[in-house]
Amino acid sequence: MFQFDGQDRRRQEDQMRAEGRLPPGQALTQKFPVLHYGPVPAFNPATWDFRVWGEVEEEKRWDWNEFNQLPRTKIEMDIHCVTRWSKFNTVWEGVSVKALIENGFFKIKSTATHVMQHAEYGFTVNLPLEVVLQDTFLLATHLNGEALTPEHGYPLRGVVGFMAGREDLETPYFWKGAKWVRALEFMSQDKRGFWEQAGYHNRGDVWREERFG
Ligand SMILES: Nc1nc2c(c(=O)[nH]1)N[C@H]1C(S)=C(S)[C@@H](COP(=O)(O)O)O[C@H]1N2
Ligand SMILES: [Mo]
Repeated sequence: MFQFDGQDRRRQEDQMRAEGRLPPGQALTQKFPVLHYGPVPAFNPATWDFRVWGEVEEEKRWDWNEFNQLPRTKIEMDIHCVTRWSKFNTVWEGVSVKALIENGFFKIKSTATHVMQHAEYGFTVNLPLEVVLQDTFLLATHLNGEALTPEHGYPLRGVVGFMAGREDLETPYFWKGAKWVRALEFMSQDKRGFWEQAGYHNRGDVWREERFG
């Protein structure tokens, strides 16, 4: 709304643009819009689990209690939604896939090239393996020090974004993180996820404005 599009928002947006952090076609938001297909799932800690399967040496499964004992990582990122809002300096906390593999919590096969995030209700989203292993991809439980809200993915979601100073890393749009994620499938070839099958770009690079395929 125009009357809420205040000086403060525009000043921050100008600053991000000046710092080279506002991707083409994006606008800074101070809110956190909610976007997804279908209903918000209920969380039951007694039945919830998280699995890794596919091109792994051994499938693994963690229940909610076990998942919360995995090593934790905190990162600060800018997130960029394909619907043209960007949110800067968001602090995410959770489990890094790279750290899990480096610390021997599971092993992937050399044949793994892509990863499918599987979420509640059969929602899927695909990424190249190297993006999932970047420091900018996290299985997140917390945002800005607080547990995720149900509509933003509680108890666990994939997140991917842009880390200032890490221009070497690929930055996909925010849809490439599955809310209510329950598994990672390591794959020996690429396969399109839910929105990618619906016409979103397969890679979704923010800086190249790869919005629709
Ligand atoms: N499970 C699930 N995750 C999802 C989606 C979805 O439909 N289902 N939509 C994606 C899309 S299109 C976007 S833009 C982001 C939005 O995340 P947010 O609601 O926290 O802003 O979630 C992504 N993750
Ligand atoms: Mo989206």
